[in-house]
Amino acid sequence: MKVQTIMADLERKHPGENEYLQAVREVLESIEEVYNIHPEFEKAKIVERMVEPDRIFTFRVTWVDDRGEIQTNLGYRIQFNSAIGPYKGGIRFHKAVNPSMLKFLGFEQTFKNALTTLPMGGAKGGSDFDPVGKSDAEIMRFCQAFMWELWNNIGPDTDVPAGDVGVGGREIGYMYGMYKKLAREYNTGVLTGKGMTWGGSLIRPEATGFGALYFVEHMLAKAGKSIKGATVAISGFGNVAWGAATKATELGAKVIAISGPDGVVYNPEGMNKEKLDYMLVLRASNQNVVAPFAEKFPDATFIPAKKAWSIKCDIALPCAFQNELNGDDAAELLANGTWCAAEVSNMGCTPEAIAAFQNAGILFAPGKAVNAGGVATSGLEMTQNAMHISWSAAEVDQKLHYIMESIHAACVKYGTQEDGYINYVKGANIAGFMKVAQAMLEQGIV
Ligand code: 2IT
Repeated sequence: MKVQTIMADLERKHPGENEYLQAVREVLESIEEVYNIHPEFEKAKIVERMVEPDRIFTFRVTWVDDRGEIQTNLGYRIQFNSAIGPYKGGIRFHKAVNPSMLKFLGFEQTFKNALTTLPMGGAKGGSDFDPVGKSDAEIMRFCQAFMWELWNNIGPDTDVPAGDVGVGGREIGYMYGMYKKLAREYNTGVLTGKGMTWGGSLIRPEATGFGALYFVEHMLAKAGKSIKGATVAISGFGNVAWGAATKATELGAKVIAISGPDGVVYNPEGMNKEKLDYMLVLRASNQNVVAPFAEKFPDATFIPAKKAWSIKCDIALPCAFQNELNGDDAAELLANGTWCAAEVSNMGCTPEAIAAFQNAGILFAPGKAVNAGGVATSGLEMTQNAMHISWSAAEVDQKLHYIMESIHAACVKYGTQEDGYINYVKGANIAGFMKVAQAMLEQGIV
């Protein structure tokens, strides 16, 4: 395989799909060496097949807002790869959603899901619907209209959506309600991230953030370091940021920053239960601003138009959106002495930022390894649904621990360089790729 040739071909076929092309390039550059010693992969054109989604559903979603005006949005579901199991991945509601964004997310999901140790293929979906400022009734009508189009293409053994940015328990509830009505199927396994009284799994809301911190703990232990007493800067204040902040605090770290599109909150005293609970209130308000946190807690300060990366910290955890930490941000963090960065958002760092961290020799791990605890716990939710039982929080948490340990071990196995530095990007990409490639090879040309 020649990465440049494949990328040139993709750029010609999909001009301007920048996030998608960025995600593919990162994976291909990581796996090139390994791929080239497997002529059977080359012969079966595994890479050429793997970089294109199996299929994309595009649909119109029309709904009526609270003023009685008719609104039309675009909806998508991208079924990317089913080599190791049914399609699985979240749904994103955000005004910037487009096919490039969802293709990058579906591609990443394929490798992430392979790392979880569970049998799940990769998918992603979403809409350019902007939840900011919408009423609960508007959210419900939109979710219902979205599912009206999607229901026929998903199912517990075919494709199992979940939440992502802009889609949490409330939205999953509205979508599930409409799914049942349309499909006349009452199998809870069609969606994950459900409420606790109707098939949801304990620990699923916390799982992305908790899993990320379990991964970071392993990374630090391997490097002979501890999270106790470390300062942590987190971007975002939604479900993922909340889970990460909660577990980091529990493990003895001090979460000194959270952020939103409006700026950063500097929180030198760290988090406590009241502050963590308030993050959920802020998220549920649908206003997408973090400033009120500093009004409620006077020991915190709001700094407008600044990112979390402007705060001096030991550990940086992007928890919001792709490419939210760029080369300049990485330089600022490094100058301030940051010694660990872990992507909790998908592709949270730009290639320039990743190169800066790796060149500086600090600990760095990519989203598809760090945040895989979310989808892994979705997989555990599917298992419980299929068995018609529910496990205790302790049981789910213990399985999540085991999965994150396995993912860390796979990264170390494939990512340890001759000089001893662990390239977690390479490790995660090769480990995920090998599993999907082997499955595709054994299933023939389909
Ligand atoms: O990016 C992700 O892994 C998610 N949004 C969770 C997907 C899932 O199916 O739980």
